[in-house]
Amino acid sequence: MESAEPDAGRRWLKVAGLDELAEGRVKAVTCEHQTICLTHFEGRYGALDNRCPHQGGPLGEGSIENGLLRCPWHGWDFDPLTGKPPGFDDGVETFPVEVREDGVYVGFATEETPVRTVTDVMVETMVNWGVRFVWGIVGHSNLGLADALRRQEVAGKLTFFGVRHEGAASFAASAYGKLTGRPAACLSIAGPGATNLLTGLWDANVDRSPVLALTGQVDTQVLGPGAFQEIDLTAAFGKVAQWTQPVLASSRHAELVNLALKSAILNRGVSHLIFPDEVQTQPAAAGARAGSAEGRLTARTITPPEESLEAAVALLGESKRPVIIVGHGARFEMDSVMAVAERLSCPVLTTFKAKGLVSDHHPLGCGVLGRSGTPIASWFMNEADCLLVFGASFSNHTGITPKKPTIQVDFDPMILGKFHAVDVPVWGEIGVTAKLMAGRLGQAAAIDQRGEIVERWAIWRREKERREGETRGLGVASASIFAAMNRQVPEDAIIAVDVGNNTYSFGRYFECRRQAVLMSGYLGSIGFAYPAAMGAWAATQEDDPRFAGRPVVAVSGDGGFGQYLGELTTAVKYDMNITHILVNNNELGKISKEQRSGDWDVWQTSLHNPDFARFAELCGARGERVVDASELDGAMERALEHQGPSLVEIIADAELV
Ligand SMILES: Cc1ncc(C[n+]2csc(CCOP(=O)(O)OP(=O)(O)O)c2C)c(N)n1
Ligand SMILES: [Mg+2]
Repeated sequence: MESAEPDAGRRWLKVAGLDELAEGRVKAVTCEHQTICLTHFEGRYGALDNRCPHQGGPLGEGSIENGLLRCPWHGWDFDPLTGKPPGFDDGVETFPVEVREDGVYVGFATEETPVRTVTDVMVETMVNWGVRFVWGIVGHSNLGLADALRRQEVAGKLTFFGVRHEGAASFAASAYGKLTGRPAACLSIAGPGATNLLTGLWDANVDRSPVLALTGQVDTQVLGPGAFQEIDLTAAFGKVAQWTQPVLASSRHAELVNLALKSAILNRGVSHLIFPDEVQTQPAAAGARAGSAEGRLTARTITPPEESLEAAVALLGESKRPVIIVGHGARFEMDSVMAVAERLSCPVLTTFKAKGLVSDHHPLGCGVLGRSGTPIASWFMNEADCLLVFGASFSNHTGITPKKPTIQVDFDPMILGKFHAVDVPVWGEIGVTAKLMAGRLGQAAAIDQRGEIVERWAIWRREKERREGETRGLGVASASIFAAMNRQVPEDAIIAVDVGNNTYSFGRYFECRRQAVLMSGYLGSIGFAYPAAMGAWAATQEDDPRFAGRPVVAVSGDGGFGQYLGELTTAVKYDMNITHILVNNNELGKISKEQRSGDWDVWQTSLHNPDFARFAELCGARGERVVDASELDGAMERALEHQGPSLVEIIADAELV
């Protein structure tokens, strides 16, 4: 819009050219923050507020019938020039119009300074707590809140990513929380947007990731009888969120956010705030102060009870072949855990979720235990005479044996001895406990198992090489795919994996150096990898030295990726540097295998796929297609070098896993 000189407190803006609006027509014109309905009737122009006073219908989408402008929603009539309904004095606000040489001008009232709303205070509080990213979809029932987010984004305090499905928003936030230990947020409207968030929020809940869920809601006035898009959000989120509250007109708004974030961080889970529509734009009290984390968070470096520590050290001291098993809970404490391992010269195995917490090239690293694991890890567990377990939850998937003397260390007393009795449950923070243990281990009886570790790796690596050579002419073998990843993926990459045979093979064949691995652990949801990579990518854009600038890779099957295909366009839109390795075997491979092993007929597991590499190109990403193992390295190298989203589609043999 061109602006002309101010006139009596108004700003005159050009809203249309002289030939732009035909006689008898109307249209909506947006100037800066205001939308008007421009009419052209009997040679004159009118400028009316675009909102019908009846239900807010968009008058600019209406039409002039029998000399009257009709609201497109409910047929209310207005004079197209004066804005008055026939027979009434009130009507729609109008604005002065001038037809000048170069076009039609409207005199807008000078814009008022925007009012600071309660949602402004709340979003400022989120920012103060360190929430830097929000993934979601803006829409009806969250627009006031969205505007508060926008204002913080304009101020450079947070970044919003508009995704294509809210499920991707919650997965991204969950993955960000798993990786960093810090909360991010996801945003949806009421009803369908909120229900779409649920899967990713359950992922966060069961994997103990801090996430803040922000959902719109219908006006409080119409809550209850079942208004459009109204669902009982407190009930729907009641099980997944360990803290959920509606934001009411009389709430202490900053305090609600303080509590939501305190709870998400300390309870390591989902907090949920419900924003009824009309509350979002409610003006904040004059001078209302945003909240912050100051004085709200305690250090959690809790020392275990003396007797537990003594019992643990005594058992360890007499063990000849102890092994350490680490779970995701040890993610930020590996230095202390490794100090214990070094003291005992004992193998360190990980759960699948903790893959990579110890390098597979470390002299004590023995890879993943259990169904997605290596024979090295299971061999050492079977030979062990004592298990020292840090931050693992004893899932079936990992299969930590109940038959060995076990010391279990966890910050959560409910996890201790959760599935079976353990000999020495130790309630303490992992870093503190491991440090104390390392310091107290005197003359340990443990033998040095390093030599055996070297032997076991050699046996396994020979077997992997044999599997790489396998081919049936039906696609690339998984062992080859992950061997190529071993060669190509940078040491410091963050790798988000999915669920399925591709993921099991990744667990088995890929050897981590310093890479961090993210997965949907307890929920085990297919579709996680790509949105999770978007969450991880956000962490690489911050100045947290643990993640800044690290490359991000996603690995999934064709089934899993199919659930969030649209997010490739999100990655392109925000220029996210994510390399996606897509293991395409044209089926839900893991399910076919399960059907076969359960003596079921293989049924409904085949997939009809697009050419994913071309699909990626159509989305604006880089696409590579691999049909032979010899092409793997080149394709991965080019994709990793590409600055922006890229996808390597590998035609894989569903049987060679
Ligand atoms: C949301 C969700 N739906 C269904 C499943 C069950 N499931 C587990 S693995 C799998 C197949 C995945 O297929 P694909 O991504 O192609 O991987 P593949 O096993 O072929 O490597 C399915 C459907 C699940 N885990 N999560
Ligand atoms: Mg598949």
